[in-house]
Amino acid sequence: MKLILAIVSNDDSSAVSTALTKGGFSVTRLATTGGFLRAGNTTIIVGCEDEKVDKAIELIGSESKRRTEIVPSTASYDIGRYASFPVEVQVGGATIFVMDVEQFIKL
Ligand code: 2BA
Repeated sequence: MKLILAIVSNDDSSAVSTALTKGGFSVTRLATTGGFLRAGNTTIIVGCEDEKVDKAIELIGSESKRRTEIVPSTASYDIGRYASFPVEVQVGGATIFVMDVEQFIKL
């Protein structure tokens, strides 16, 4: 058995969790904070049989792949006016750890 820890952005966590649950995986979500940016992210815990790890990673990736999005941004001018223009930002991505499980106990 393996334990998967997947750190994803808060924006993707719900879709990742839904995809895993629909795929028959048991999922736990933890609210976590990145040490570098100190921004909130979500750590998803999945315990599963060895042969199902690839499927879980595929589902996580399908809902959290790093991608570019266009978002509106504003710039202010000294004359008190603001202009809105689109900028490209990188969103999503997942950091995944897969570990061996020595024991799995439910009491
Ligand atoms: P990512 O490498 O995609 O990491 C996203 C988040 O995943 C991290 O958030 C952290 O919560 C977790 N994570 C990544 N690698 C990990 C590991 N080896 N062990 C434990 N947790 C891990 P943040 O720490 O806030 O980092 C956000 C982004 O800032 C990172 O994106 C990376 O692009 C950059 N970054 C992180 N540490 C850096 C450093 N020391 N120097 C330069 N850039 C860094």
